[in-house]
Amino acid sequence: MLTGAGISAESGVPTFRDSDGLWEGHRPEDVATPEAFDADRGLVQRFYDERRAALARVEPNAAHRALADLEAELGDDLLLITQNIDDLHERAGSQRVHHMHGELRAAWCRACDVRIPWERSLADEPPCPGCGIAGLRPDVVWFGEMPYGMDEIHRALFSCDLFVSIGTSGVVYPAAAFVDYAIAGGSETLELNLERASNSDFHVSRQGPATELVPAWVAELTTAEATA
Ligand code: BV8
Repeated sequence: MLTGAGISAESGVPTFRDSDGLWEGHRPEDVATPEAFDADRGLVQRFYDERRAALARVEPNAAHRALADLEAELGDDLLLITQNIDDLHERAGSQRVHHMHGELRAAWCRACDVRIPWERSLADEPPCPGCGIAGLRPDVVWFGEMPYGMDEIHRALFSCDLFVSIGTSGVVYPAAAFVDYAIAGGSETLELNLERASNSDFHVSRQGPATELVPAWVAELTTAEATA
């Protein structure tokens, strides 16, 4: 299963491609890069500081909670991969969340290479608790950087029975290609999204808000499991 910004939209977390998808006049894609960080560290640190602080003002929604219920039902038969860097899946109760693009609530020290939970600002360049050097960046995968855990993800995609894509535009790679790997592995594929995504060659595609589509689909699945 893959989720994107659309599953958090109804919690009030802006998606990347919302019509006004700009931040301080910048396109997120132009700020979420190593080059932008090298060119203007303060701008990029502020971009993530604001989004990290905003987490305290949002709550998981019915779609996040339905996926946590599904995990309780399926256990290790469910792998939840998210492109999102928010913590709403965890706060809804999901235990095994694979953040392929990293997390807002983590920092990465470029001096000693440790990754640590992080809640505060990074724009004030705090010292790394490990090595004391002020070299912390958000532990987030930027454009041009390799997403986390791709080997595990590929193994899961080629061996799963069902691949479900929820709330993603299918624009950003390699996540946008996951449906193709799943199909190549013989899996059924389902899209639950507000609109048909650009990479959508899913076997089944349902349009609507995640807080309606996801609980309904989880109920359908668990009822089918129960009567099987
Ligand atoms: C890599 C973390 C290589 C940061 C993110 C040309 C062709 C193909 C690829 C490329 C290319 N040029 C460049 C590339 C590579 C690039 C890429 O794909 N670029 C795109 C722009 C073309 N990809 C990369 O750079 C990736 N790395 O390729 O590495 C490599 C190889 C070897 C060694 C080293 C490196 C890394 C990409 C990761 C970037 N980081 N996030 C941050 O968050 O700040 S990406 C970011 O945008 C998100 O994390 C997310 O993954 C991505 C896409 O966003 P979505 O989640 O899909 O959200 P979006 O707004 O787009 O869509 C929301 C959807 O929800 C919509 O469809 C909407 O209809 C729907 N929706 C809205 N409301 C609701 C809803 N659905 C349901 N209910 C609702 N209520």
